[in-house]
Amino acid sequence: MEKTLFFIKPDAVKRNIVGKILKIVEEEGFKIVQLKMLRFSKKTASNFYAIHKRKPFFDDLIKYITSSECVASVLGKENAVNELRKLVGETDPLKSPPGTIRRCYGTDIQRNAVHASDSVENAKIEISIIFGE
Ligand code: FUP
Repeated sequence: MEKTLFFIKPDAVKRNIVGKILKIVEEEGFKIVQLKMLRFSKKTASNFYAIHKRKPFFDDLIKYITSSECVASVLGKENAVNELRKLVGETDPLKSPPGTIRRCYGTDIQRNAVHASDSVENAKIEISIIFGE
């Protein structure tokens, strides 16, 4: 079973929609393999988003993602990485197709409710950063 890293970002945790979002992924056939609440340290967040280090939004992104608790999970399903990206939608909630998690629950391009790994290779790296394996 393929695995991917999924986490619910501070905006969604603050709005009390963790249960709603986990219900959606479970109903779409994803298995919750691991689950935890965490507050990103600046160091872990910078490592996690290292690819964006030189982007103009990087500092704001780190400030936001470390601002309060996230709920992280490892989700398993056949073709999990691509299937979850489809369910999550585009980075910008407004550009996401109707019915996607970001379209339904995202606020803007930064506060877009959730993260989902974009490749099998990155899923492995991200799972190891957050769940240490
Ligand atoms: P995604 O794979 O859809 O999560 O998007 P990216 O890897 O391109 O971006 C990672 C995070 O950076 C986004 F979830 C939100 C943030 N971001 C911004 O704040 N502004 C931007 O213009 C692009 C991304």
